[in-house]
Amino acid sequence: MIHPHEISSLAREFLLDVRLRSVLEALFGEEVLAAQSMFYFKPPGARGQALHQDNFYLRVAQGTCVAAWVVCEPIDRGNGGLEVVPGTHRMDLFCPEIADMELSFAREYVPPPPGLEPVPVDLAPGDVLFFNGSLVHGSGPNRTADRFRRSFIGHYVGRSARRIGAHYRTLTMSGARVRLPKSAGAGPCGTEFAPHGPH
Ligand SMILES: O=C(O)CCC(=O)C(=O)O
Repeated sequence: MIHPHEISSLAREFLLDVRLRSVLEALFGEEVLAAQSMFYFKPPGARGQALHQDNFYLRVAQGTCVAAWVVCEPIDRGNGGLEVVPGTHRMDLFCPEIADMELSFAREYVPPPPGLEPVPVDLAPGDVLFFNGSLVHGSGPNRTADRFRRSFIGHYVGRSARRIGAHYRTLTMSGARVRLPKSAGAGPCGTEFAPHGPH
């Protein structure tokens, strides 16, 4: 579910939570803007999202975005946990290949650069993983019969960002709308689906 904060006050509270804000301001070294929320529920049997970089979608310039990946229940290799490729957070955007659509709902796949490997990250409810828009990350299918893999994800940019993709409507952490000029080449994650609802 993309942008649940647009329709749910609870999701908006999570996105703008003061505890996330303090970590994000320390990471960015400046005021931050919220750009996107996602509630990723991945039921048993669902496909994952192939390795990718978030700033391929958000196209923040200058700089990059940071994700706050809030864990709602145990997330491990069984229920299609999360994998990251350490070292890629310092790299530029790669040109993605086409993902295996049997395993991934999203079309793009970024192979780990030579010499780097994906590392699984097991997480407990209440954990928050922060990572920037260059980090190659993703997940495989949920192979359990009865466990969801629910997480709430916010994406943020620094106040000094000059541009962002048209799909992203930035808010201050107090909830005020801030309009940034559009950058080229951006799109919502999972562009193979037609948008639903008001846009
Ligand atoms: O959970 C995943 O597999 C990936 C989610 C994701 O891409 C993100 O947090 O930006």
